[in-house]
Amino acid sequence: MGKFRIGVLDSIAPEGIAMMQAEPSCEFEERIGLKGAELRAALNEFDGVIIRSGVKITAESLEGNKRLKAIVRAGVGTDNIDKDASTRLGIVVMNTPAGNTLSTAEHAFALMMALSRSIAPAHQSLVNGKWDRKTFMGTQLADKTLGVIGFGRIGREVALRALAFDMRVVAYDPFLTEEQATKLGVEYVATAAEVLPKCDYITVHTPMTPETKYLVNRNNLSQLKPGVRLINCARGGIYEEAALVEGLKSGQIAGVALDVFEEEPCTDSPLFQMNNVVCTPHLGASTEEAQTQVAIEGIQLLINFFKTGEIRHSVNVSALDPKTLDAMRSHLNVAYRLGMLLSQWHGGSVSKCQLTYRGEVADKDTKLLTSAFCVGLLERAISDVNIINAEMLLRERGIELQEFRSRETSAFSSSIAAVVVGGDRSVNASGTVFGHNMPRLVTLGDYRLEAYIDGNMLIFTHRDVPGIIGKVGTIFGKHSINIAQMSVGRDSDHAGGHAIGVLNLDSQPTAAAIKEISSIEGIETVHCLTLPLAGSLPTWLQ
Ligand code: 9EZ
Repeated sequence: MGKFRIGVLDSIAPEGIAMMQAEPSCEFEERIGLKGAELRAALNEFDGVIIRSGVKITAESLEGNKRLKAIVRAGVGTDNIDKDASTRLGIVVMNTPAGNTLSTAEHAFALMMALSRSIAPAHQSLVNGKWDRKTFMGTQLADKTLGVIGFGRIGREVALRALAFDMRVVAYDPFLTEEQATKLGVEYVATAAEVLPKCDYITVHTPMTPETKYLVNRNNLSQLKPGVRLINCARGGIYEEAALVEGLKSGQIAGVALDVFEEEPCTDSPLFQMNNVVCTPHLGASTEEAQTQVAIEGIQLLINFFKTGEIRHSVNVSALDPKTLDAMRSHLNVAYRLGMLLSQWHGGSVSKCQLTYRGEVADKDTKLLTSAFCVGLLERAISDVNIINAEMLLRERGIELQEFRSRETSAFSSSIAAVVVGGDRSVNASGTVFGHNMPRLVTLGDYRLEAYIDGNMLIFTHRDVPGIIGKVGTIFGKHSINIAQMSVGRDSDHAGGHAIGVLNLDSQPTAAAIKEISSIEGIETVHCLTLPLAGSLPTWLQ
């Protein structure tokens, strides 16, 4: 296999570059500061790119891209990447949420201390020639209460440091339990609202979500403890800036420290004219150590993705670790082949799909299996479908997708059943894995059978009467088309009803052969399908 080619589109720490030099399967090129047509051309020359906040990966810059598979942001914020456009093109977007942790926590702490002792205005006063020791009376952190809203990696590091300063810590996070909080030596509260009246200082460490946008706003300002000091090193807009101005004016708020703003860059704000405000231009991650760490983590994400298929820290698709991928590969293959089979057997335009996972496979990542099914379903109709974009492309076409899971096993330890509906036609099939890695079709329509799901397949429904199978064999013999496998299933336990035949042929049946088969007395429908050969996997499954 050829080397994967990485584009470095914003400058990253040399430690990241060194990792690519040391990786034999990786080649890379630094192309810093591209935009417009140059950027678009460059994006088509790489399998993966690593960026920071400089380059803007827009839908236009990705238009027509056939090569790019992964975008890594060395750092956290991905506002400079069009994630919808990336997903549509089957490109994974990943970030490095861990690398900035300590630097951001330390910056929040630096701002909290700067606020408490008026470091910025006191310095300004002194260098302006004044020796003013009256204006800048401060407050001590010890014995004060710090509220930490958002208690993930960064929030916890801030809390640890606050505890070392003899502060009390109150924490809220939707994923925090009382038990964890106790273990970490902090007070648990069940809602963000409960933090507001309890705290002398509040620092936020959350993503920007509908729940966290304007978490402190004009309407709940009065619930804050009078004299509170607020710090935000997370996302601009978690505190409503207009409410901060109002709160500072009324005295409800004693101080505000911001590293992030509703609109960035922010070079003018009413807050900049006010006392007891200290601001920095989004410097939370701006340390040598954080930049080194995000470069290392970012390059590792790319190397792992291209060498093992691992998806970690993705902001547009679900995670996929190499062990899971290995354990699921044969089921993914079955789901993909079922999609291909049903799209061809249905033959028309599809409006709805239903997937049911039974047995052990129900405990696996069924969303991923459904994506694999969607790839198979769409592959012949749409170019460049892969496991990243399939579900999105399907839903964009208005196709309804339903997923059901049942731990109860049927005849097999695992099975995947699919129904494809469109127009007035509904087709269904189910598959399983025999042994370690042998995909098998086990139902087709109402019929039970055991057939391969590969190569040239001929499916014919017929009246369940003697002689039909013989005639089919004779006709293929006459046309020199070798039958590799054959499976017959019936809709009841006795002859006389309807039955289905599935043939695996060594070559594609000719139109003339199919016509002769169709005209056999008792044969009702004939469908000819093409599936990948046994053992062959789509590139995204290899
Ligand atoms: C929401 C959150 C934290 C929060 C934390 C995470 C998705 N999400 N949301 C409201 N990881 C505090 C208040």
